[in-house]
Amino acid sequence: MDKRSFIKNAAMLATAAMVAPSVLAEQKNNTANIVPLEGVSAADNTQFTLPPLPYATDALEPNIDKLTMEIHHGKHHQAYVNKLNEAVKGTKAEGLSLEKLLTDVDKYPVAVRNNGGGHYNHSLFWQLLTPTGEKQPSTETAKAITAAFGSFDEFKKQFAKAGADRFGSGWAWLIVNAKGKLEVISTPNQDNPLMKLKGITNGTPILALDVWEHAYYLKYQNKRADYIAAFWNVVNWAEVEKRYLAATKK
Ligand code: MN3
Repeated sequence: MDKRSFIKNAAMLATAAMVAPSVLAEQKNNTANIVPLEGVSAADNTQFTLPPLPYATDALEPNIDKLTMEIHHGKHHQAYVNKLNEAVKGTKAEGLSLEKLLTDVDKYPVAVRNNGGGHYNHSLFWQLLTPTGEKQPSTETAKAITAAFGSFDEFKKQFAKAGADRFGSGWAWLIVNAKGKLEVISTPNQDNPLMKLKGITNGTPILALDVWEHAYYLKYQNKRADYIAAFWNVVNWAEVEKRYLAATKK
């Protein structure tokens, strides 16, 4: 190490030592961990890819029908992936992780916001559904839901309302917010809680519900509330628990 590097490093160490441990602890507590999604990029990290569904397209019947799943995953989600790849190709956004792209989404063209959001939201959504799940949240999620909302029923009411009241297309979310607490929010279009944009409460999503008409129209037509009621039959609470623990891990 030359003399200049030595002085620079020594100065950095001195600065680090001056930051009180209590301040560092507080910063850590005020940030929910971003939990990365797996299988959304190619192995070489250059192309985003459509992750396979973790169950058959008819597995969620009668709650979510086969044809809806085929079109939703195979056509809509695939289109987000294709358009996202087109949008980042040859730009400074190429090669970045999906989470990184979405966190700093205002630096990139709006196609990244719409299609990157679409790719992230659907990749997460498929994992949060299952034909064989429990009907109740798992241990730690259940405790956190009771602490934040008073009861599981009250949480379901608030989450369902967030989905029902979302005008036009969008999503309902259960997030771990910046204070490490659970919160229900909703976003328009393909926006999500990772995006640092005006009007979006940031956090780590642990449960998501797509309320675009393409998610339910074939079976439920205009009856979005019936689709939301059926959604509770196929929630993957084990996956929610996994994401809750990862988001709040110290
Ligand atoms: Mn959708």
